[in-house]
Amino acid sequence: MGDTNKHSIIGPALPHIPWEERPAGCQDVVWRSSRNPIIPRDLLAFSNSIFNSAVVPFGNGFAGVFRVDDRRRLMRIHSGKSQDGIHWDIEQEPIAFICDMPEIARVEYQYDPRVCWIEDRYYVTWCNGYHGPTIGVGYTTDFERFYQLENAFLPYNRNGVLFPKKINGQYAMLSRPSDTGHTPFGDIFYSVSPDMCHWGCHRQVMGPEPRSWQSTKIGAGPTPIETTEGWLLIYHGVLTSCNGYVYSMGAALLDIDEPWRVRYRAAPYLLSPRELYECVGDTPNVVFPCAALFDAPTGRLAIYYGAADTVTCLAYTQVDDLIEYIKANSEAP
Ligand code: BMA
Repeated sequence: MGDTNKHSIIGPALPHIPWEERPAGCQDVVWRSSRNPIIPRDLLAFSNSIFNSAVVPFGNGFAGVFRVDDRRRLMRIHSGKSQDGIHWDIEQEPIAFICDMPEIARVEYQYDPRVCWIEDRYYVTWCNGYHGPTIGVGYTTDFERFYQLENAFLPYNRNGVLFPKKINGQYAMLSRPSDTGHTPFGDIFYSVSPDMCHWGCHRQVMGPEPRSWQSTKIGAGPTPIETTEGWLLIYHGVLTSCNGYVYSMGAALLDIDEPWRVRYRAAPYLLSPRELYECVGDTPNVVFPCAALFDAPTGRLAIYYGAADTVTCLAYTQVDDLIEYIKANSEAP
C-alpha cells in the first residue's frame, strides 16, 4: 500500500480536499475521520437528523444537498455550502424546486440525495415520494436555484446515481428497483437516457451475495469515479441480522464502456458499523455512503456517509490502494 505514483483517477485536481493520513497502526483500506461525525444531528434548530447527504467541489470550496429529517420527522433535502468540506452552512428552508409540472412539483418526501456534475450543471437525484418512492431528478448551477425534471422511473425505486459523463452518447444512471417498505431484496441496475427524461435499455449490474455482509440488498452510493481500471463504484450492502438490517460500504470496478459489466468486486466490506455513532442512533448499525470527493494527482478520496440514520461522517482512502484491494479481494464474475 501507499504507492501514490500510479494516478489511476481520470479527473481534475482538488488540492483542498478534506484529508487526514491513515492513522498509525491502521491496516484498513478505508479509515474514518478523527472529526466524525462532521455534521451533528442538530446543526439546524429544528433538525432531528442530518445524514445520507451529497457534496461536490463548488467555486473555491464545496456545496452539497443534505437529507434533513425535521422534528416532525418529515424528510426533506436542503442545500448547503462549505469552505473546507467539514464545516457546513445548511439552508434553513428545504430546496424549493422550480418546476412547471404541478404533479411532479408536489412534495411527499425527499431523501438520500446524490449530486453529479455533468457537462455544464450539477444534477441532483434523490428518493422522491410519488405514490411510492421513485427517483427524483433536478439540476442547479449555483446551489441557489434548483429546477426539477420528470422522475426517472416508475415507483418503486431508490438509490438513483448518475454517471458523471455521457456513456456512448447517453446519460447513464444506476438505480435499485424496490418496494414501498423496507425492501428485503434489491439489485443494482443500469439505465440510459438521451435527454434525462426517458430512461431505458435496462441492464442488471449486480445483486446481493449470499452468506455475506451484502446478502439482503445492495444500492449504489457516490457518483462513480472514472479510473484507468474502470468505473470505481462505492455502494452499500445490507445483511439481515436477528436484530434487523446492517448497512455496510463496499466497492466494485465496472467496465468503462459497458458499466453493467462488473470487472472486480471486493468480497469483504470496506467499512461496517463499528464506532458508536454508526451503531447507535435512530436506526442502529448503518453506514450509508452518498458522495465522494477526489484529488486525481494524489489519488486521495474523501467519502461522505450517513451514520445510524442520524449524523454525517467522513472516511478516507487512497484510490490506488483501494483499486489494488478490490482486485486482490475480488471473487467476481
Ligand atoms: C434505506 C433508506 C436509507 C436509510 C436506510 C437504513 O431504506 O431509507 O435512507 O439510511 O434504509 O435505515
